[in-house]
Amino acid sequence: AADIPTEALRTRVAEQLRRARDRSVALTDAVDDDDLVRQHSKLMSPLVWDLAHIGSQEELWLVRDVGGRVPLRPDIDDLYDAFQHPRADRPALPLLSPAEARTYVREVRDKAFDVLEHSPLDGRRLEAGGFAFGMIVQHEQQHDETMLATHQLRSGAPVLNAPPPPPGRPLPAAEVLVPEGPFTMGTSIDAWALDNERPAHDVHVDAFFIDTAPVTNAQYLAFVEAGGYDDPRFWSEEGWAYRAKADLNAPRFWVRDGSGWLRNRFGHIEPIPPDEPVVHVCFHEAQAYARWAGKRLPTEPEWEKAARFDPATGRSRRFPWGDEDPGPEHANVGQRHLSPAPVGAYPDGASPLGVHQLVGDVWEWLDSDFHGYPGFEAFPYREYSEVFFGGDYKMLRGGSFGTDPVAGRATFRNWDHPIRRQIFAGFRCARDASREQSA
Ligand code: AVJ
Ligand code: FE
Repeated sequence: AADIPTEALRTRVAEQLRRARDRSVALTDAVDDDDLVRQHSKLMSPLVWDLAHIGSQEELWLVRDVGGRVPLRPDIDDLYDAFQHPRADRPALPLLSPAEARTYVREVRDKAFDVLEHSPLDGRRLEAGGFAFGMIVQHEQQHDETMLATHQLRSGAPVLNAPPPPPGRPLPAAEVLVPEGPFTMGTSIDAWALDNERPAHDVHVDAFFIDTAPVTNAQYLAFVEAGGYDDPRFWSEEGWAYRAKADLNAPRFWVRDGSGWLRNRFGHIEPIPPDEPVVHVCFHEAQAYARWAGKRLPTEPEWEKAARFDPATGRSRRFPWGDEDPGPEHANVGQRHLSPAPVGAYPDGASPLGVHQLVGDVWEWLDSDFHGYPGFEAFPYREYSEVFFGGDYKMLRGGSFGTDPVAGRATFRNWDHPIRRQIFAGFRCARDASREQSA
C-alpha cells in the first residue's frame, strides 16, 4: 500500500472493516441466542465470546491506543482478554448477553470509523494508522474462521449454506523439484503484514521435491485401511502417545458407516469426496501419513519457497500466481464454499514451479516450530506473536476455504498445538532431493 493515496486507502480500510463485520454478523445471526452462549466444544469459546472479544480488541488497539478516545467499557477488558481466561472457562464468565454484545461491537465500530475519518493514514509508515486498521481487520477475520470451526463442532440442524467448490482435474505431475538455492522469505514491504512475517530475509533451501497437491481423502483412506494408525513405526513418540490417549483412528468428523466412512460437514452427513484434500487431521497424523508414504512434511522455508519463488526472476511473489489478491479463479478462500475443493480445481492459482492449491482449501501442517525471523521486532504487542515462540506450536501455512484473503497472503504465518484437529488443516508431503541433485 506504499503508493496508495490517503483517500483511496481510507476507502479500502472502510470496505475491509465492513466485509469483516458482515461475516461476523452472518456467523452469529445464523444461530439462536441459546446456541450463541453455549459451548459447543471445550476447545472453543461460545460464539458470543468471540463476537464481544472482536469488539474489545478493536476498542483497545484502535479506539483507545491509536484514536486516543475515552474507554467505552473498561469494565469488560478482563473478560475478553484471551490470556486471562482459557477457552474452557469462558462460558462460566459473566459475559455480555447476545443483545449486549451486538450493541457493544456496533458502538465500538462507530468510534473506529470516527478514528478512521481523522487518521493521517500514511501507507508508508507502520505506526501511522494504516497498519492498526489492517491488524484489526485481520484479527476479526481470524476470529471469523475460528467461529466457522465452532459451527463445524456444533450439533443440530445445518444452518450454513454455500455452493459446492469447482470440479477438480488431473495434474500433470504428482511432485516437482524445487531447485537448491536462496530465496527471500518474509516481507518488509507488505503494509498489512503482521510482525511475525517481518522482515524479509534470504534463506538457503536445499533441493527438495514437493507434492503438487495436498494429500486427498482417498490417499489418506489408504493409510487408514493399511493400518497406519496401528503401527508405531510411522509415528513420533509424542504422536503415538497422543494417538493412544485420544483414541485416534481417522480424521475428526469422519463417521463410521458399516465397513466404510462418511463425514459430518457443518451438520450434513455425506460421502467423503475422494479427490478433496483431507481436512481435520492433527500434526501427528499428518507426520505419520508422510512417513507411511516414504516422505516427510515440508519445513516452513520449503513451503514458502514453493509458494513464492519465481525461478525466472529470482523474486518472491505475494501469492503463488503473482502479486495480485486472489480472485475466484485462483484459490478457494473467503468461505465462498464450505469445503476444500478437489485437487486440480485451480490451475490459474499454481506457482511458477507448478505447485497447486498452496493458498486456500486447507491449512498445511509443516515440520517447523514457531520462531521470529532474524531481526524480528514485536509490533505492536509482544502478545500477538512473540509470547508463542518456542517449541510448543507447529506452523501452518496457506489458509483454508474459511480464511479471508486479507489474512491469506503467502507470507502469512499460522500456528497451533500439534494435537489440534478442529481447525481446517490438512497437509502435503515433501522429500529430500539431495541424491538426485548431485547425480
Ligand atoms: C494466529 C490463528 C493462532 O486465533 O489464536 C486471534 C490469531 N490472535 N486473536 C489465534 C489471533 C489473537 C491466532 N492464530
Ligand atoms: Fe483474538
